[in-house]
Order: sequence, then C-alpha cells, then structure tokens
Amino acid sequence: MMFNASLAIIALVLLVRNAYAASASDWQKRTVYQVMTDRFALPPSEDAQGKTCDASAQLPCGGTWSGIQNHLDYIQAMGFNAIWISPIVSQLQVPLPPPADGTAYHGYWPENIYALNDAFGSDSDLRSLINAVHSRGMYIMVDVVVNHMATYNTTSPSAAPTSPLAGISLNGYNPFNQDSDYHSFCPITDYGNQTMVEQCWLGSAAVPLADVNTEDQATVDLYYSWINTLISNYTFDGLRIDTVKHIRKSFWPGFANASSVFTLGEVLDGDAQYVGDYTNYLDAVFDYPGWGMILQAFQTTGGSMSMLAQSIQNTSTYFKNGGFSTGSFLENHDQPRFPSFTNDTGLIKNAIAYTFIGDGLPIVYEGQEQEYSGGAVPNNREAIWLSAYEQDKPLFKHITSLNMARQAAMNGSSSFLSTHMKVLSTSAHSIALAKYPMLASLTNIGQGSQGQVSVSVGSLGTGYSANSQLVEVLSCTEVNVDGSGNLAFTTQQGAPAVFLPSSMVNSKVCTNLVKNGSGAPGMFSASVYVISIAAASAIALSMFVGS
Ligand code: ABC
Ligand code: CA
Repeated sequence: MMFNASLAIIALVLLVRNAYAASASDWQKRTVYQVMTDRFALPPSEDAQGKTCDASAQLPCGGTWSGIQNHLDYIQAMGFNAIWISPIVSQLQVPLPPPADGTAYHGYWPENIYALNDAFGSDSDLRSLINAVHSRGMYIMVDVVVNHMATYNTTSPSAAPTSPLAGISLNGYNPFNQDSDYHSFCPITDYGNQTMVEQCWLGSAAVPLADVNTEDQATVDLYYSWINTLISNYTFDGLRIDTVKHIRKSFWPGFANASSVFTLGEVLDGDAQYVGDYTNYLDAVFDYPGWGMILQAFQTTGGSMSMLAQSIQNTSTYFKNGGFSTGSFLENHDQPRFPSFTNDTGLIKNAIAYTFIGDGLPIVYEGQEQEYSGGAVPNNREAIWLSAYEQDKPLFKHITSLNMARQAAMNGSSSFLSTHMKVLSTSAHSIALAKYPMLASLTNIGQGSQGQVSVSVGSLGTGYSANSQLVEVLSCTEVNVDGSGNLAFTTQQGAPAVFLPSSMVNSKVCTNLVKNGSGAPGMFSASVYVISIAAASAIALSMFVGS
C-alpha cells in the first residue's frame, strides 16, 4: 500500500515536471540571449546610479537576478524568447586583491552546489526571475559546472599544487570535502591526451579547479540526483553544461536524462569530428568548429567562403542531426568580441546574420547589440548598464530584424524547422544559402562596397516561382522575381541580404517596404560582386572588383 502510494507520488511528480520540461524540439523554435549575471543589470534600487564596472579588474560589478528581471523588456524587444544565465551556485571566495585569475564574479568556481550564490540575490529573487520569464512565454537556461570545484592554494598560491590538494582546505565544501572525492592532482598539459583532459585539473596554481572523481559511481549518482532536483525545484527549461570534454562521455546521457530538459554542452575545440561526437551523448553542443570558420570568413575581406561552406558540410557529416544539434554563436564570455577583430560594420553584420539563418539554435552574447569590442577575457565582459540599454543602435536593430525574420520563416512554413540549410554557391567574397523559406546571401566584401545579388529562384525547387514577390528583410526592400524566375538585388555597404516570400513578411519584420532600387549599373562605385544562381544545377558565379 505504502509502496504503491509512493510510486503514485513519483509518477505524479514526473508528470508535473514533464509539464514544464522543454525538449530539444521545443528549443529549436527559440533564440537565446546569453546573460552574464554579474554584468547585465544592477538591482532595481541601484539601477539609476549607473555604477562603474572595470572588466579588467575581474571583480564583482553587482549584477543580480532581480536586475535581469527588471530588464527583460530590453531582451524581449530584440525578439529573444529565451535567456541563458550564469551558474547559480555558491562560489569560492579569494582574498583581495585577487590572484591573477581574478574572482568568482563569473560563477564558474563552485564551492557549495547545494547553496545559491548570494551575490546574485536570494532564493526568492531567483524564483521571481524564473516566473517572470515564464509568464512572458520565454524559456530560461541555467549554466552548470560538474567537472570541478574551485579551490584556493593558501600556502603557496604562486607554485603549482602538489598531489593531492596540498595547501588547500576543503572545509565548507558541499559535497566533496575529502581529498578522495577528487582525481589526484595533475595539470592538463596535453589536450591531445583525452584521459588527461578528463582526469587532470583545469585552472591555475593559485586557483586550481579540483577535478571531481566522476569515475566514482556514488559521485555520479549524487550529480544525477542533484541535477534532477535543481531543475524540478526551479523549473528551468534547459541546461548549458560547462567543460563537457573534461568528463568521460558515458557520464553524460544519464546526467541529461536526470535533468529531463534540453542539454547544450560546451566542448571547446575546433575539430568538427571531435566535437560532433558529443552530440551522441547530449542534445546539442556549441558550434565551436563553425565559429572558427565564421571568424576566418568575416574577420577580414580576405576570408575564405569555400572553407565556410566546407564547415557546413563537416557539421552534417559529424554531428548527430547536423546543424540541428548545435548552438550557433559569434561571441561568448570566453572569446574576444568580434568587433575587437574588425570595426567594419558590413563584416560584423554578415557574421551576426550567419548565426541566425542556419539550423543551429541562435545565441547572442549580451553586448553584441551594443557593438561592444572588448578583447580577450576579462575585457570581453563589459557591463551592459554602461550602455544605458540603448535600443536605437544599428546592431540592436539588426539583431531584432534577424529574430523577426527567423520567426516569420518559422510561422510561414513548417518545413523551416526540418529543412537543413544548403549552400547554393560560393564565390571569392560571397556565399548563398537556402533554408526554405529563407534565402540568404552573405558577403565579406566590406562596408565600402555594394554588392549585386542575382539569383535564379525558379531553379531552387523550394516554392519560389517566376513573378513572385520577395522581401529583403534587413533593408525591407521588395524584390520582384521576373518572368523567367530571376531575382536581382543590390546590397549597400557590404550588408548581408536575407529574403523571405512577401506573403510571410508581417509588420513585425518590416513596418514599411521600399521598392528594389537595384539594376542601375551607374550606382556601382567601388567594388561589386555578383552572385548568380543559374537555372538547373549549373551555378555561375562571378566577382568584379573595382570599376
Ligand atoms: C581566469 C581568468 C583568465 C585567466 C585564467 C587562468 O583564469 O579570467 O583571464 O587566463 C572560468 C572563468 C574564467 C577563468 C577560468 C579559470 O574559470 O570564466 O574567467 O579564467 O579559473 C569553460 C567556461 C569558462 C570557465 C570554465 C571553468 C570553463 O566557459 O568561462 O572559466 O569553469 C578550456 C576548457 C573549457 C573552458 C576554458 C576556459 O578552458 O576546455 O571548457 N571554458 C584550448 C583547449 C580548450 C581550452 C582552451 C583554453 O584552450 O583545447 O579545452 O578550454 O583557452 C582552438 C582549438 C582549441 C583551443 C583554442 C584556444 O583554439 O581548436 O582546442 O582550446 O583553435
Ligand atoms: Ca574531469
């Protein structure tokens, strides 16, 4: 009787949890804004004071969960329907002035996984944020770290610790307060040695990241039960998982199942085959291999479009569901911001557009919309309140248009969510991509140039036809396909071009439409590129520089 009753309760709990849990296919319809909690928004009481924040100091700047809640309008105004927040658990405290690695302001230095990080607010602040997100119909993804606990080497912070955990006190750690809870100390020195990557330690001499012994079954069970409780207790909709390649692959399916939500893992490596294999263990991983190729393609006007096309091919070969098992990004809290490589707005807009037109879950790191340009960590972690949340910015508008266009494509055709993006053609400075009903032409010709796109849509076999009308949604320009199925369009200032059928373009995508002004050859001044997708399978491409 007792037994049956508890079974019934368990079944009920599972049912209730499943009512909240969001799956990979639920997330596929979303786009994500990455919030670094300490740097996004001050609590409402301090908001107006505009506190300074020197990212290079690596000290807490004061952002909180209540701050995020107070600025959800800003995120939603750009068209995002999901956020990812920093890890939420209680952190290692280091003496001030801090060691070279800084402090735990970022949240990746867990010390007690059963307590919240009070620098970010209280339990009720966190619940209030989650409720506010859900009541807007948005999702919230939490970041979790299970590879390590952070430690501080008290006796010799400048020398490498010796085995095991010399000079480190585990008082107050919860759980894992015994040396035996960790792999014995060894620094990761060879990323080509997978056993070392999994069982040695990240971090520095001053702040060693004590590598949890995830070979131990009791530890595995503890983590599975911890994640199950964390997700159901707070009703998070998804997980961003830190340091995935640092734990053996067989750990992950059980962890993902226990969470019952969508899992997106961080495997920091440029090799598509290496990274892609992790999609057999988790729903998705960040597209680090693709990111490297976006950088090389759009960082300068000399980048290679064929290498970018090759990386799309690699993704479809090595990732479980091709691009659908990726999170697509241009920036994050670990990498230099894209505008630190180039200030060419044409290049920046193309690189951002690329992350929105493909199969992966688009993810934008806070500050991209403000064209922040900080370089390597920690300078890429500028506070967003320093921008005063200005919405009248070119990239804020660009990102909004891309979000609206993606939503319109999804609403306009159910096949958008199942059609893999295809490369139609590449030329020296351009790549044409189709994912019906979206058609895009990206270029690295740069802001000083205009580009002429010419596409024979009749050959695409995707629902476009002669005499139909499309809209280039970033400039809100109407483009008529002629009687032979040809489309001609001129992009200004090296901008990307993204087309949708007119019938799918609502007032959220474009409030006013202008007629296509292309086709006047006299307009071309500096350089002109032509993409022409010819009938049948023959694709003619040409590129004219200068005139
Ligand atoms: C702090 C300071 C830094 C200082 C450092 C010593 O200490 O901020 O200025 O240099 C957190 C904090 C960091 C902090 C670290 C260490 O902890 O955010 O600010 O650095 O205390 C995740 C998170 C990250 C987080 C942690 C730790 C892990 O996203 O924010 O960091 O919880 C490795 C891991 C990866 C990890 C990353 C930081 O380190 O694999 O999970 N990120 C190669 C290796 C990678 C390695 C990377 C490090 O170097 O293969 O495994 O990442 O830079 C490509 C290659 C790659 C190669 C890259 C550099 O080039 O294909 O393989 O990556 O082309
Ligand atoms: Ca490990």
